Amino acid sequence: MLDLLTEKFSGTLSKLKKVRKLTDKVVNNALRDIRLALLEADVDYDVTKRFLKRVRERALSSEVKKGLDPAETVITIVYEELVNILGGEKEDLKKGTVLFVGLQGTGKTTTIGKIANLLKKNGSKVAVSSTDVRRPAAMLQLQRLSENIGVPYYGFEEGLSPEDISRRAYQRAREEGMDYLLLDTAGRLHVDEELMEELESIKKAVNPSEVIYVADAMQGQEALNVARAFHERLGLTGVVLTKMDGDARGGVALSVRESIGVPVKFIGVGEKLEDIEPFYPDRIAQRILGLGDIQSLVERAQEAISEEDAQVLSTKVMAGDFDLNDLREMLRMIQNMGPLDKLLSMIPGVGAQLKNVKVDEKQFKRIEAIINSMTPEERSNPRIINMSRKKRIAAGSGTKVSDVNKLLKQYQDMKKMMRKLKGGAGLPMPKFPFKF
Ligand SMILES: Nc1nc2c(ncn2[C@@H]2O[C@H](COP(=O)(O)OP(=O)(O)O)[C@@H](O)[C@H]2O)c(=O)[nH]1
Ligand SMILES: [Mg+2]
Repeated sequence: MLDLLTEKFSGTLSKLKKVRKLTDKVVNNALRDIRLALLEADVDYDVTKRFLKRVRERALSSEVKKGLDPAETVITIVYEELVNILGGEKEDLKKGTVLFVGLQGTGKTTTIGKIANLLKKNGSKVAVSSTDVRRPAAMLQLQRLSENIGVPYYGFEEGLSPEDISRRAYQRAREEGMDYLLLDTAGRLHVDEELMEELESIKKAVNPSEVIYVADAMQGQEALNVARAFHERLGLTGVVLTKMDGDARGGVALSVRESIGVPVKFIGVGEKLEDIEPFYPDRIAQRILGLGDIQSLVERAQEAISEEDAQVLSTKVMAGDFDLNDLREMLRMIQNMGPLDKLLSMIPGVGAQLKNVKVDEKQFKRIEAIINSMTPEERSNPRIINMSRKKRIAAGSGTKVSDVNKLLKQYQDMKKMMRKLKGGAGLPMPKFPFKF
């Protein structure tokens, strides 16, 4: 997701690092690179044009910030303008009835499940219901999802119109004191009049707090054209972009806000219930510029780890005095956080390097097995691990002495690296230390 842009932007920005003064020529060259990157990533043509115009004006104006070199100035401007076209502030879902609309197969039903799950986790009372009367299988799909998540599914007798269903579901949600009613709707392969009228009638019946358009990011610019048609008839209040996991270009994500005037609220990044992220314009911009997505990383880490444990560990790590017990603990935490390659790509400096690296979770298990085969004394004082101990550890963990050596070396490297970081060298991460 967005990998292409990240790669191109880091190329452009690193060229700028060699520049001493922001002349017309320098700015124009940088902008030409950025323009190509945006168009290649399938960003809307007009959006690209407006974006570049603003960056150019600011880069050449007297606004150049004191204390920043030319590269930093341009990066700051590009970053701020990226946040701007992505929509500025993150926008939450307003309480009430939320109508999900879009073409067939874009991921409406799946997204409702994901969002119901998120809202429930955050302590809201959520119910779901489906008006997709033409496809009983679609209703069943939502009912199953709701059972998995543990939120009520409002089903009614057969033969009711979508309008009647939505009215009744709305009544029931009110009676039961729900914070949110998520309403699924039918889709079509193409925009058609009958569908639009059906959706309009539902909208009238329930007066929704949000009308969310669900778009398949892989459909590129076409998704925007369809969104516009829906917006004209229904007045969209937000967009969910699904299948961002399959779209390395990400152009639609950058174009929606500026070209339709409606904010992206969530992105879908996989088929599973957890595969959804709130859309934070600032973090996405950081990701695009390869600055890493520290905040998302921290938040995901916090979900899996108790904060206290993390605190203790990070203090030890930063002080450079962590032992192999701590290392094992860290590996466990990392494994609890979710798919590793997704997570690693959020670490500054790792994203672009990671492009062709598949993180092998088995390696983590192997490292853990090696550490498990050590005595408590060896774990807290790895220096005592001599050749005969190495042989014993390797045999015990079903690995080779060379694997034990590699692990010990990486542990030492990591300690060194942490000391350096602590010494004020700051971020730029060296390569991720646990790769066999
Ligand atoms: N890879 C990926 N697949 C998704 C995502 N969201 C939905 N899907 C898949 O897209 C297909 C259609 O989803 P569905 O929710 O039934 O679409 P609907 O017709 O709009 O309700 C299903 O196979 C989903 O698993 C996503 O974010 N990433
Ligand atoms: Mg559906």
